[in-house]
Amino acid sequence: MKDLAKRFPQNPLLSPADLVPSRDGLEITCLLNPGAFTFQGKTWLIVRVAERPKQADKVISFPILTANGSIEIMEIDKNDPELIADDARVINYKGEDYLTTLSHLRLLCSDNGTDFYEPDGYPALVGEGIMETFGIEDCRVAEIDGTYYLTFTSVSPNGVGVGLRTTKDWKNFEKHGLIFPAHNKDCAIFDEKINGLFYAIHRPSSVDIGGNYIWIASSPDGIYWGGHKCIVKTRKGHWDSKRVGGGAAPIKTEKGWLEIYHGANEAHQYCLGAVLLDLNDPSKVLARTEEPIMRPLEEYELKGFFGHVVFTNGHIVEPDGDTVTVYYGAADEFVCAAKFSIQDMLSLLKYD
Ligand code: MAN
Repeated sequence: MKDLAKRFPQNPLLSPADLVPSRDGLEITCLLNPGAFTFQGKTWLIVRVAERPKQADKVISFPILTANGSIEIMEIDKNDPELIADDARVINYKGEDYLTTLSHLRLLCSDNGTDFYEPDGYPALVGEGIMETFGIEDCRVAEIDGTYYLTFTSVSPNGVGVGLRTTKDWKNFEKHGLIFPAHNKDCAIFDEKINGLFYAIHRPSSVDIGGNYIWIASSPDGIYWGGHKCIVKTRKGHWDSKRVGGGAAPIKTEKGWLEIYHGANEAHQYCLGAVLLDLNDPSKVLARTEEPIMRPLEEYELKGFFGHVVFTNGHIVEPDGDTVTVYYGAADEFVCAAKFSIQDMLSLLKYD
């Protein structure tokens, strides 16, 4: 079945071999899930760079950050009876969960939205402190009154939470710690305030009662959040039956806030869908697409570090007001892009 995405013929735009690892002894395994923004007339991506040592035959090895910023390499014999390694992304060893790669965030820019390079003088963002020892991932960027708000996944043995840093110049960053504690991820702040309040979507995860659903919260200052409401749930028997999570900040349209979200089924296949939120009260869901607006179809989406994945957390609305360039992670290994029409997405929505 077809989808709405007009994929760039240049895809993948970025592959692991395109960047240099952050330090000796590590290689880049995945380049994925970029946040996107415009700054000084250019298109920028804040890309997740996932690294680990070159893998040997008999052991699994992966880096962990220590509290002082140095790296420790964990090595586990693949035959160790206390190792559970059935997911490329995470392992369990002696009852503890670990990520198989360590991620940091890197800034790339482009004059045409297709060819990206690493400009001089813009530092990588790396995990710091005990809430980020397993790295930082999947950054969303919102710009409000000249300040950029970066919300990203902070991973550590304490769990998976949402960290916030802010910047005006992409060289100096203010850290605000965790704004949503574990287990929470997929947080995007809206690009403008509504009735004087900041709004954000976020995704708490529940293992028992409840599920992996999209929530909304508001805040007087972008740092302290309340007014939480659960707004989008998984749907049994659908492509988004197992988990849903927000993408980048919703797009303002005349019909409402249009949010492109990801959904996964029981087989961990990730597609994109859309929901429409009320302009004046975004905790009200007006409509949702039945079928995915994008599903993994191309070779680079079906095969890679973790296949059958299209995942987005960054897009740019083009000057024509209808075209959205969606940057996305394909198979958790490549950075790709596709164009969507806002009117096409709106026409697929089913109202309650
Ligand atoms: C989770 C996150 C994402 C990743 C998807 C697909 O939602 O870890 O970073 O892209 O799974 O594997």
